[in-house]
Amino acid sequence: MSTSTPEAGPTAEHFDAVVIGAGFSGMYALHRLRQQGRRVVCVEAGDGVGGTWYWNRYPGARVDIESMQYSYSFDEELQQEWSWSEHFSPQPDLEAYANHVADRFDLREDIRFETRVNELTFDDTVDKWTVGTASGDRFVATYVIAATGSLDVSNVPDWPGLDRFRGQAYHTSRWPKEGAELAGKRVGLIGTGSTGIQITPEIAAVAEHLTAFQRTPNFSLPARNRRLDPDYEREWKADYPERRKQILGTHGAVLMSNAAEQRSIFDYTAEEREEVMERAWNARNGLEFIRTFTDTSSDPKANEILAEFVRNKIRSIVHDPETAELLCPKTYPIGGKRICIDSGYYETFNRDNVTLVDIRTHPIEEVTESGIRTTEAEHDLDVIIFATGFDAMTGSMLRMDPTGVDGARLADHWADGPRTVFGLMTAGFPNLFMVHGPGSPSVLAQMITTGEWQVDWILRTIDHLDENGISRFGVTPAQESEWAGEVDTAASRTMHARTDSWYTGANIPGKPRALLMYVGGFQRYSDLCTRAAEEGYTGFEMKQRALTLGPNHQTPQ
Ligand code: N01
Repeated sequence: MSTSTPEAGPTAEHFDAVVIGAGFSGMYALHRLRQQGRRVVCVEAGDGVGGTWYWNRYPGARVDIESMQYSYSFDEELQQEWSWSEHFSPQPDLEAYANHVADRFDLREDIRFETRVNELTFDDTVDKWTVGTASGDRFVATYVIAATGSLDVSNVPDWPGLDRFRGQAYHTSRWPKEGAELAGKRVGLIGTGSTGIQITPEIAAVAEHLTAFQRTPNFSLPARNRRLDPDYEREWKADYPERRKQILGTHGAVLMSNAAEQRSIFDYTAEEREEVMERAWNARNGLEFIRTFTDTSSDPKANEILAEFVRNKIRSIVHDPETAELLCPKTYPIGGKRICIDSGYYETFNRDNVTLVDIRTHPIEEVTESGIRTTEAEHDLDVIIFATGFDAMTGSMLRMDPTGVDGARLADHWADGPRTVFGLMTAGFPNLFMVHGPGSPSVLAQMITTGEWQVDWILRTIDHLDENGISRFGVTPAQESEWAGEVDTAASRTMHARTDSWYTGANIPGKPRALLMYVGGFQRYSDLCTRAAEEGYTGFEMKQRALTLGPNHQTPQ
């Protein structure tokens, strides 16, 4: 439908809602809005669906939540008919699943692919958003749902000479669809976060030589990935609705096995705790290792015991003692940064074609025509791979440069760090909802399920607004301060807030420092959001829709 409004221009298309992003949350939002009979369009920068799992197609990319849980719950037939092949799904399987869902629910017809939003402006006079795109489209809508992803804007170091390099350079989050030619090449890899740790064994297996440039080592646990056990799959499918319900009642929206001891590490003698940690290390539960004891994420002494156990594992795997020591994290608590799980990461450093370079001691000075020069040496390379992470949690919102009521810019409102209520809304930007926004559990909880939950909350809210004739709905600075208090109190009980990482914005020069997600647990989070809705959105800003008078209306004398 094309209509004309003076503000949005003659070719603007009008919708009830615009969904930004066709990742898992955006696809679900589109589906639900259509189910409700609303006019909706979804705008996606890529040429396919899947979001994170569309962009991050580097070799070795894999999710660290088990497949039976890391999937949609909204449709029983869908969850019964789909079969995962591996316990932890690799990127191609996740992308295939996203495509299956898009086809099954005919989502593509309402997605504009290869369309990047570059303008997001609220029009105070009509309480509507104008969404402009780099391709020149203009959409006008009452609501915007920004499902723009927590990890979307790539972080590329600002080193001199980057444009001089004569070889190929890639960022892992923009990996070419056709793949990158690494066989027989001298490859330099920068970054040893989850991404670097996943791609390292894959590069080493084909490259002539891999030089891994490490600034900070990470704690990584063996993924022990495997084919999905058909009995395990059957067990889950027999009980899916009940298990999905239970998932929503947990801290991280993930059901754990019963391996965790739920006791303090100090309840054991030194010998006993070694045994417990050994059992947990060998259990096939990936990230659950970190929850073996109740106090390692809050008590530094307890944390150090667990950290040293992992360091000793690294020392036992890596043959060269100097390399092993370099790979041992010693400057922050285990679990302070996002824990990684890997498939043969430490073992890779036993290969003859792999070198670890310490760029903490000898930083990179520049990229040259033929490689990378550190303060210590020159490294000749054919390919440079940046696994240097993201401007996380806020980058994808700020990149669109939204302007809200009275032309206020989000960049100004968040200049000292993001301010939100529930990570769902921010003051001065009414009718704009974020999924997995800063201040929500987001990356600390299983994101497909919690994304579904947030979308349901948003749609329930939109229903309420329609039923009550409300044209403008937003949050206030006072609510933001209250939510910031809740977020900070929860953060103060964890190691995350005290560790430099992308969780706190410390990875991006100049970014304000604060823990960007809510660590109070999904269960408490969802209770608080639900209560706000049940109490009729008390404290939220609401403006009644102006009455449109029909032709037969008579003004009272
Ligand atoms: O990014 P990161 P990532 N000079 O920010 C280094 C999810 N994920 O893409 O630590 C030199 O963690 C940086 O060094 P340092 C998961 O949530 C999940 O790996 O800042 N080095 C670090 O080593 C994860 O946490 C999965 O000193 C520089 C690395 O680059 C999140 O994505 C898989 C540098 C960046 O690590 C992000 O992970 C993959 C510089 N200027 C990702 N700048 C799974 O599900 C950065 N670095 C398993």
